[in-house]
Amino acid sequence: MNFKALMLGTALFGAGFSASALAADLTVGFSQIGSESGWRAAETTVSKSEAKKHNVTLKIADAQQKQENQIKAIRSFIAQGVDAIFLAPVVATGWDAVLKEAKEAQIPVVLLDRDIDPAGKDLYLTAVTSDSVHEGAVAGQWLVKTVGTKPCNVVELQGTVGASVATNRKKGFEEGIAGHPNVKIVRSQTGDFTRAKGKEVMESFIKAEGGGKNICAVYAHNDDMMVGAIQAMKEAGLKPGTEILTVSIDAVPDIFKAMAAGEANATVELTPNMAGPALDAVIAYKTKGTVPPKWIQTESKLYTQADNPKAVYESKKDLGY
Ligand code: GZL
Repeated sequence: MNFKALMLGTALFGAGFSASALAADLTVGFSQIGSESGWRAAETTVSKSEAKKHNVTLKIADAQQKQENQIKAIRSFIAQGVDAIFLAPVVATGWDAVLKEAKEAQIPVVLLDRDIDPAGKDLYLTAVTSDSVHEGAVAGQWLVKTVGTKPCNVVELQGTVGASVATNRKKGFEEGIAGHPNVKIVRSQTGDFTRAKGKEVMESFIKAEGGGKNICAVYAHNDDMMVGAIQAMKEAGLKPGTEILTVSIDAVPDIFKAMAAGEANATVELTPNMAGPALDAVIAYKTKGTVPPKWIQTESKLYTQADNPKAVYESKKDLGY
């Protein structure tokens, strides 16, 4: 609890200073999952620029996708007496003990881009995430609309096992295709949100499905796994984007490059700027006592080949993905 910042904040606020000036001296510890995807790299880049904009000191700990490293980082932030903790939880369970320690230390925790199990609801201040069930549903509805009544066998590349977004994107996609028995998931396996694993799993799907001729579409829980899958399909002599439809999530630059080349069809956008709204909420909480809503939802937008993918690629390519 940085009392100095609070006293300074109250005094300055009375004198009509803006919230970002009041943030002077706030230190936030960010337990980041790692850099498994282009989207995650962009989230880290944007977090740094948002911290500068908000005049906040941001300490980022990269967990290399291991929960035990995230727990260690949170304990270190508590020991350092940071003013707030940001956590992108690699999986949804196993956080109770360490988040209780943060609560006892009166350090507010904000979840970024992924959730923890609802039982832990009182262990964090707010969660800045998309609606990942909706993302999956948008992907499923696009596929149903695109194939009509044609039979369509789908292979699914799931995100990290146990991650809230993987569970939700699977659930949402199944809701999106419900009521259309001609569209069915014939194989589903985790590619852990990485290009390499996405490629490897897609190679096994191609082998198992008659060299790929039985596959009508690929649904990947993120674009990075899809970029890997596209490589696997091309190496097998298949035509992703035409013979085999693709739909994934994140809207990273490389999926637009593939769309422009006719090798990918659709993606659901996820903003990498979770830190901006999180910093706004923490500053208001620390300087004015404003309690934010439990969920700060970010938008999801569908992009297809009809949305000028080359121009979208140009607009995104320098944003730190
Ligand atoms: C989703 C985020 C996911 C991205 C992946 O909010 O947690 O993690 O979709 C990343 O690219 O690995």
